[in-house]
Amino acid sequence: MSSSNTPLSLVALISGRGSNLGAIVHQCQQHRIPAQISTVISNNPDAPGLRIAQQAGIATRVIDHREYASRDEYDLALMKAIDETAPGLVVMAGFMRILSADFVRHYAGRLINIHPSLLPDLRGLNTHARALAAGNKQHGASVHFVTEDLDAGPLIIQAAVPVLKDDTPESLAQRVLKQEHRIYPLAIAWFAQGKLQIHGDQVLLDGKQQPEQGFGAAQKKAYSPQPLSS
Ligand code: NHR
Ligand code: GAR
Repeated sequence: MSSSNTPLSLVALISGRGSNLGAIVHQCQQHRIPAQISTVISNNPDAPGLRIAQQAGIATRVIDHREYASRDEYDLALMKAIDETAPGLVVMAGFMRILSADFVRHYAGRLINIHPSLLPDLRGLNTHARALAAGNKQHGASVHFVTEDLDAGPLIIQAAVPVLKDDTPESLAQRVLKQEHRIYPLAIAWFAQGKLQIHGDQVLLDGKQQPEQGFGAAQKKAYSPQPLSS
């Protein structure tokens, strides 16, 4: 939570393209999110997202997992780099490394991720191909607080898209990605405005349960509030 006049300081973790990062940077620049990204950290030295950060004048660091003997050592180095900037929120934007329990506990309540499925459906990787293989009629994306349990932390916001007859994993991914670029900045804005609270595994927005979350069984309804606009 940030006080009223200090913008929230963010660290973003990426591994690749960085389109979600770009959407967040844009909304911060437009002052639609009362926050600023202090540093972007990538585990992948070749991540195209690093250039997006540099072009926006944001500091970047590469902490390459291949240079560490174990996951624990990697996570410690990552934690040290993050804590040097004392962020109010750590945003995983296509970060592809599983994080240790100690890491996740250290950032409890201030570490969030966007996952390309309607959680709790399709945890893990390759969600678009798996949605097609399962014959799902709907697919989507979820923003959640990160806990030890992979892709199972409290949900903040979800958006659904239809699966179309001729979809390929790529065409479906593109439809989902558009929604990601809408809901991730919105979730970060809510956090930065102090509107989110975690109660057990339930997230409250302005003190109210998020009734639209917890798709699961039927996934009938998409939660699609107004965008921050573009
Ligand atoms: N860590 C914890 N503890 N909890 C979560 O909920 C996490 C997490 C780390 C990453 C993102 C997640 C996703 O949104 C995420 C959530 C990577 C993998 C994975 O298997 C799985 C899930 C997610 C991200 N990574 C492989 C690994 O061995 C590496 C794959 C690769 O490098 O391409 O770490 O989907
Ligand atoms: C996004 O679709 C994001 O949801 C997904 O990777 C893509 C990153 O794109 N994340 C994961 O699969 C996490 N395991 P981007 O780099 O263009 O934001």
